[in-house]
Amino acid sequence: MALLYKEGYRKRVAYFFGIFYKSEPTSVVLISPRNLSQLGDIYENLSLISKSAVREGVLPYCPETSPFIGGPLRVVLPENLSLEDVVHKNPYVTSGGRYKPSDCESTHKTAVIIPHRNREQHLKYLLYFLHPFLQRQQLNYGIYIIHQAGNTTFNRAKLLNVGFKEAMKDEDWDCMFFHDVDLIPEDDRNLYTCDRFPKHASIAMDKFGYKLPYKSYFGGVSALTPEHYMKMNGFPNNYWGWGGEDDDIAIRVALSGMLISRPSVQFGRYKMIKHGHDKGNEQNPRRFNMLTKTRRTWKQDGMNSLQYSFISKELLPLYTNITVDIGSEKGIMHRT
Ligand code: BGN
Repeated sequence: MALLYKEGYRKRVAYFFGIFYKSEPTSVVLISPRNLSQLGDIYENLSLISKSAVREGVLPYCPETSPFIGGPLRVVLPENLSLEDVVHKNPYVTSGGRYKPSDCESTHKTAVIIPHRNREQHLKYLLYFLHPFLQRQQLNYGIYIIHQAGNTTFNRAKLLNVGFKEAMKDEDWDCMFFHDVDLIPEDDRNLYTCDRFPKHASIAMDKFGYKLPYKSYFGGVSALTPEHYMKMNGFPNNYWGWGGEDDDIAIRVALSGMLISRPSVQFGRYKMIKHGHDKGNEQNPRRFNMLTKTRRTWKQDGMNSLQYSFISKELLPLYTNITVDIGSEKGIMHRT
């Protein structure tokens, strides 16, 4: 019975896409792999990484593969952790959650965009793991939290559009990672850099038994260059509430003539921090209907139609906090 249900569900999802993707595996050469039974501590030798000889003048480029990548990580949430603790553990992160290696010029500039509302605990844990994870990869990076003000229904994809726009005002980022707040990467060979095509990074989540729930799944963590992003007119603005927006994004990737790239299943592993149901993010009953129309709507709805009111931007020690009013489903419907 359960199997039949699963099969029916798969067919239903497949119906909405009608598109199947080939994936481009990312290849990473690992310098000193641990074996799978040795899960590394994300903070192990971190001070050595960041301290290593601050060089003056023109820096050489960082090596193609960072020597500090260690492979599988132990992801256990520390008890009684405070944001202050995370700040102290990351002394080389500068205001606004920025970092670049001190002894070499990184060849990658990655912005991590995290949509957020009422998930302070998750954010704290994600920052605890993500900062050292990105430093191990010798990236020049910045972390942005896009906070939805007010109590209107949550809109993940619209917040990601806002994040893209605001982050690009700061810096010429060459890669944007769109990241759910409750997903913690479990292997630092999962590179937070962009590929030739839009990348879906969270392909093996614990909650789905470390495999894709369905073939075109694009939720959780994805990475696009600004060129990819603009080519598909960004993400949809009108998915209010839970579900469907990631499927719409996957369809837009295909409609704009691109494929989906994925890391290997050993590297793209994530632990989801357990949580109850979010108030203000109820399932969107319109998502099934909306997904049948993406082909007609993607060119009109996206970056070219994005509207929001900017409220504030704070450069905090671990991240740049951008607060915006993105309106509501009603507001948008009245307007159009
Ligand atoms: C799917 C949701 C995704 C969600 C995944 C994993 C829909 C549209 C139905 C065709 N899609 O079912 O948004 O990320 O589950 O939870 O609901």
